[in-house]
Amino acid sequence: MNYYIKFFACVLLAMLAGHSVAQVQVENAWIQLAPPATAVNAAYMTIHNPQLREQIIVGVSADCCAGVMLHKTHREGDKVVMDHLESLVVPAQARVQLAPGGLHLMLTEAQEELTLDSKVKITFSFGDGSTQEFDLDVKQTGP
Ligand SMILES: [Cu+2]
Repeated sequence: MNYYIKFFACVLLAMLAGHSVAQVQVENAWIQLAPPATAVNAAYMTIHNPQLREQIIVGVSADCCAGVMLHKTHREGDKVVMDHLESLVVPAQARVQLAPGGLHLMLTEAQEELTLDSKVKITFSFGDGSTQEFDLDVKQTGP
């Protein structure tokens, strides 16, 4: 094997290794269609961590929207309050549900109003510096 082939084999292996680190599986992901002229959308999904160590999501961005926040809804008396979370731990070999009434991603400052045909690409950033992208559709109701 000459030097260049070895070099490219190394680059390829490094890329493959990079892709296999810190990844989760995103299941049943969707964005709830918001009423017309509403500037805020919520995204829901199940995040599955099949790995033997926990994964920590420390950042979320979306190609549709300048603002993405991790929120948790809870009730305070008769009021519904949303807490802003800085990060989300997905325990080893466990699932975390983002569902109406609980955890969700809050998408704000959309460049264009999201409609039923909209496709959104979300990027998770993990505590170890890796990232992961996935696509969501805007839907009337969830799976
Ligand atoms: Cu929210």
